[in-house]
Amino acid sequence: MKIAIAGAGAMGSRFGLMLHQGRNEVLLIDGWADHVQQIKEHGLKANFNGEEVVEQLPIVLQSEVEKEDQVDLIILFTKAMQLEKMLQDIQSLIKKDTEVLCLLNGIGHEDIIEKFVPMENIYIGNTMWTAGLEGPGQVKLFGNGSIELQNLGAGKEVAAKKLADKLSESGLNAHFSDNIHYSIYRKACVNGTMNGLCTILDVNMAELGRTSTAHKMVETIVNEFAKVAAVENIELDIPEVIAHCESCFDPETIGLHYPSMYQDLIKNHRLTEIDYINGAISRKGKKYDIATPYCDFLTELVHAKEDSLNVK
Ligand code: NAD
Ligand code: AOT
Repeated sequence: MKIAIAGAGAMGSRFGLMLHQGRNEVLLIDGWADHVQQIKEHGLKANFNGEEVVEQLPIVLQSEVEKEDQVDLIILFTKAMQLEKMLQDIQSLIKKDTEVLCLLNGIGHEDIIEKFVPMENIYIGNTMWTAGLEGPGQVKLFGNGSIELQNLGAGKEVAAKKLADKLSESGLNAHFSDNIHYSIYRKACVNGTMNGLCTILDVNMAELGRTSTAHKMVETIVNEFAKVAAVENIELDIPEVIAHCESCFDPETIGLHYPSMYQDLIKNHRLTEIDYINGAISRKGKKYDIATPYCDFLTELVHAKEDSLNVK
């Protein structure tokens, strides 16, 4: 299968590498010139479960995508605030039958994707894989993960299941979900609890879990997400979702991961996705007349931290 990864940072590189090793023809597309240059000259370097690997993966700047380029599938892996610009830049790659899969964190990306891709070709989901970008052309990958995805287009369930099987052939452990909006809210609860709190407290998830107030903060934030989701007819199983979030504290599995928001703001002084996670809940809360004080405050804290670090 010919697969383009649109946004080849930490996660895009992981997926590109695993799909390449699974014998797919992969094209990386990215907008960060230094990163693209490094991979063009030296290949993609990865510390992959403790082993140093280098793979020669084709990569182009998004401005270099050509009309003649043709792929079966585009996997979107930009940061949320880069998504619309990426879709604009790669419009010529999106043909009548090109399937597009979005696995970004956050809520509501389909509203943007629908402007560029016919509904019947859109698949949305979320992933429990992680990745870290160490520098241009260099990623660190450890642990296991999974993917849940579903078709947005009516009658495309079989295609969605086939897509999940195809990704699983490369070890990505993908599953079809018949209720992807529930799954997306459930994963957004993980990010709504782990990402902002680890960023503000300057800790990884295991260290967050060892604080005396972690449980109360997780419980309160999940309850705010659940109240908002309920207005959209998504009834989160609150105790299960809290347990799912708190499973991230385990240092033997994923607890040593610093969430991508931490990597963005604290490590690399880049803007965060807070407006698409806790900020999205705050906005929806205002619209639905639901109080979301922890999400409001966490969003303000993260923006204040962006300001104090002079991040633009
Ligand atoms: P990323 O920031 O590593 O990559 C996104 C884009 O930003 C890429 O185009 C990348 O080249 C560019 N970029 C990265 N560092 C840069 C720098 N210093 N200067 C200029 N450009 C830079 O993003 P990611 O972590 O791969 O996340 C992609 C999506 O996946 C997000 O929605 C994220 O929330 C989600 N996600 C991330 C993880 C994770 O562990 N990283 C896990 C699950 C989901
Ligand atoms: C994560 N991390 O989603 C992934 O870093 O943004 C992120 C992210 C899977 C399980 C727990 C956290």
